[in-house]
Amino acid sequence: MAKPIRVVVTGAAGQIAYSLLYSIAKGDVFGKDQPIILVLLDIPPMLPVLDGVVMELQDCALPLLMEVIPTDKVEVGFKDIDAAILVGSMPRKEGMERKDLLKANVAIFKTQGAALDKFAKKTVKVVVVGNPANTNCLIASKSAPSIPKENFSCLTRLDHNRASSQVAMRCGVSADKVKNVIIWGNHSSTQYPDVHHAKVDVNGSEKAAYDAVKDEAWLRGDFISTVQLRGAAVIKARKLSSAMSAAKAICDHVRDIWFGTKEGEFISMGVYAAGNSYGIPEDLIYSFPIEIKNKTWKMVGGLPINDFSRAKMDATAAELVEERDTAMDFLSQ
Ligand code: NAX
Repeated sequence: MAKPIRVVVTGAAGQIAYSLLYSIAKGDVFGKDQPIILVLLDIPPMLPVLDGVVMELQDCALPLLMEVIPTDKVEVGFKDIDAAILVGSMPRKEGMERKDLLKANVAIFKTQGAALDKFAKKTVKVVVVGNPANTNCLIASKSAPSIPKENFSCLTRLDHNRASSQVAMRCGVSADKVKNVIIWGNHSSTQYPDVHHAKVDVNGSEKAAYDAVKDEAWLRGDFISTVQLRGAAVIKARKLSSAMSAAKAICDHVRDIWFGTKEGEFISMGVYAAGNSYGIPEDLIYSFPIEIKNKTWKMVGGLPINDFSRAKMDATAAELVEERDTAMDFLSQ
């Protein structure tokens, strides 16, 4: 049997983690032959809840799960870690200003980035889910200078899956028949879900999404706003934010990092923008079309961008620049 890998999930007492941990522990993410030591990190008041999560994981009697370690200490949580899934963050409380929320999250991701730097393996793959995911990811990466920037990414796969599924439902095909949608930019309502390069397999024949959907007004209107505002629609209906679909998206994201994307297909994830990337300002975590091989991602370059897309890509970049600049002020305080 392979040597166990150490995987930490933060916010492990929360609702996304509750949907996520079982899939990880049973081998859906790192493979059916890969033993796992699961480290569950949350804040001190949640330790009793974590004990319950540990009991349930034990009661699943999963052969790959070697050990479960609950903790509220970053030095325990990030020790020798191979994969870090950072779900926990400060939620917006009533009356809280956006700036105050950002400030609280900068403090969390600065601490966790520094702990990754000090205690995790240098090969660790770090995925940030907790919002504002892009900027939290940037702060964690900046706080972990000894870990390559390329090892950090943030989750926009849920938005990607939402976009694929909307197109699939519109075309009357299953979700796996849609590929190469793109989420550009921020995991926020300014994100730009783009289907100009997407393909739909309709009865065995591959068509451009625009030709398969045959409704440009919908693709440029309601489709985009539905994906952008889907998180809010789920909260309104469920009185709780997306958890099952978020957990599924995290599994897709991390599995693709571990095992690579399919030939000829790309997915969306927030990665470090190093300049010369579709004219997006550098030093942001921005969601791009990505291919992955041998645990290394590559941006899919050279896709033609029309004026409609350009304006939307720039708008979401502008929001990220503003968020970054505010966060950097807090980081330097
Ligand atoms: P919950 O409130 O259910 O759980 C969050 C957990 O994080 C809590 O147990 C809390 O104690 C813990 N936590 C807070 N600060 C922590 C810290 N410093 N260290 C460790 N744990 C800490 O939220 P849940 O619904 O699970 O959502 C978690 C995060 O995911 C939120 O920030 C949410 O906005 C974000 N999302 C991001 C998505 C994305 O696509 N990037 C989609 C889903 C989700 O909305």
